[in-house]
Amino acid sequence: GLRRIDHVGVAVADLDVAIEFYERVFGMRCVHVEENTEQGVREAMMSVGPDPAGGCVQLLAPLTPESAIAKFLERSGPGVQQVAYTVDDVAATSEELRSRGMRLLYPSARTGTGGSRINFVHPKDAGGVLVELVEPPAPARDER
Ligand code: CMX
Repeated sequence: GLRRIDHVGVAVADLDVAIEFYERVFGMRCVHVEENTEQGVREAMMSVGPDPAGGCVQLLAPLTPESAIAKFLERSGPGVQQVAYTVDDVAATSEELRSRGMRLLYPSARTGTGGSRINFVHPKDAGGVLVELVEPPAPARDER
């Protein structure tokens, strides 16, 4: 099942501009930047407050015009694109949600931030919210 909120994902047009904005206005700290070509994103994890348990906002900028984030920006403009939950076992949770009638986007998990394993529930099945499931990479599991 779901353990906690992993991050809230926000689609932005320009990652560097957004990082600067979140630092200056909200006092958040950029703790990780990564490019994920499979997902077509350049992304930044912004830590809320000094306590790691304060949670994260993930800024997502498109790498290509065909990417999910580019499509989202075109249709909806910048804003909240996804809510992500930490899970222990993405395959098991995906199966559980499938058995409750949810469409999972991938037949099996793909690679997400920092080597995590991820899958998504289609937003049309989840009340208009794109739900991401995140299984942290094994060594970091207990710290997240
Ligand atoms: N949140 C809420 N609703 C969304 C949405 C989102 N992020 N993205 C699309 N929708 C809605 C659209 O508004 C549209 O609604 P209407 O039919 O009422 O107009 C409907 O879903 C479209 O659905 P679709 O045609 O099946 O799908 P799209 O081509 O728009 O793609 C989605 C949507 C979720 C399948 C696609 O964005 C996707 O594959 N996402 C998963 C991957 C991803 O988001 N990667 C980026 C983040 C990477 C990371 O977190 O690591």
